[in-house]
Amino acid sequence: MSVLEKLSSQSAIALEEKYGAHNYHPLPVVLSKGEGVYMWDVEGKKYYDFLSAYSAVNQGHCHPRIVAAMTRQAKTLTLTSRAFHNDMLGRFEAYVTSYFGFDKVLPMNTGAEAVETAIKICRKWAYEKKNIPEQQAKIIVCENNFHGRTTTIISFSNDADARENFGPYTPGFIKIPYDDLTALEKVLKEQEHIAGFLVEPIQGEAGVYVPSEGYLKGAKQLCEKHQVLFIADEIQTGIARTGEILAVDHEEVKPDMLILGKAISGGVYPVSAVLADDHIMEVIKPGQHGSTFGGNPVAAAVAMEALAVVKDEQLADNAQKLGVLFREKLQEYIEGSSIVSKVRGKGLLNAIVINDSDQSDTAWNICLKLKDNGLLAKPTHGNIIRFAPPLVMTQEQLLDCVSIIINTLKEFEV
Ligand code: IF1
Repeated sequence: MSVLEKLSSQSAIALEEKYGAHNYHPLPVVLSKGEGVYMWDVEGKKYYDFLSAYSAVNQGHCHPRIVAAMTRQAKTLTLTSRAFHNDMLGRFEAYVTSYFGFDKVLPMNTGAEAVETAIKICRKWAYEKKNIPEQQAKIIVCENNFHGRTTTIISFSNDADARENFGPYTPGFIKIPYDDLTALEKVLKEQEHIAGFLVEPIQGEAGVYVPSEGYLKGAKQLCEKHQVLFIADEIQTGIARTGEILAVDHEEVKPDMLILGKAISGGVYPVSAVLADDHIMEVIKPGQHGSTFGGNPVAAAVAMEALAVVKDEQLADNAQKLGVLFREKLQEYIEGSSIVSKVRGKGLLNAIVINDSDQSDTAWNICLKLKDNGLLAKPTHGNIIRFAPPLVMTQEQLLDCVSIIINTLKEFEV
């Protein structure tokens, strides 16, 4: 079969089933086009995207400015490796460090790679700057975290699917409850050789779990007091998603290390990055870390344009405003609902909790119905549905989506 031949949804799904590893369980929809807040399936049905590729497509699908930056660069120079300089990397590095207020950046490709990078820098900093004895550095992480899929990262996951039978696991991590400053303080006081605290400002995969006000600020202060690096994984929460450029901005916290991915490219190309100031980043010397594609000219061009779009189109303000409206409308509905027990979130990173056991398939069935009604969303952890549309949505479109969601939920009320 020619790769250019038009496929039905059914035959596209059959090909994946037969030839692809079964490491996902997608909603049965086959998409072939995207523009702004919309996606179309191969049969031409139009949907509102309410996932945004897990917050990678904050700027909307196929943003013309970002696509133009990519195609322009793709026709000029795509890859040199870091064996040579290229004329885009330095420009990107200057742009992104001034955008987020750090001295230096280390560019990678995927989110998990950036998390790995931060872990390596943190450990090296601990040995060389904090004089932690060799092999002893520990990093504190939170229960129910999601930071990616590498062997080291899944070593400190407590999700059975992510972890089981992938051992032996990487040591050197201490797990504490999320949103619990007392637990953090206890570990910092009682345990030796702590190098860093790695945290999601909002836990996405856990079900859009927003911590108590003051948690991030308090955690940063505790880290400072104990000379421990505060490492924020903003791969999902960053780039305007929660109503500020970074989720830590809500509490005016500056992390020691900032991890970005996903929407730093508007979802058109894999780009990730770790940002830190010189006294931390300087521990990395030539030959000690890198990647073939990290910091390539296409990535650099794409990321600069994607970040510029976020500012030019004031996407943080839009996410803030529409997020408040979304939760207000859903809350109104929930008051009289038996099927939904809660709406929570920040900006346009939201979730509803379905009033059923987390083993039930109600959330999945609701997502199938939402699909029929023209809106794509995905359940997380059984009974939670995440709602994260592109941030370029208008108020009118959002209200249209709220009606779709509410009308769909009504079909499930008992
Ligand atoms: C998948 C989840 C979301 C992330 C944070 C690092 C990474 C992610 C906070 C790794 C990635 C993605 C991966 C994606 C599903 C998605 C996800 F449900 F799995 F947890 F968004 F909530 N830190 N999250 O959220 O980035 O290496 O994937 O680029 O299909 O696994 P990556």
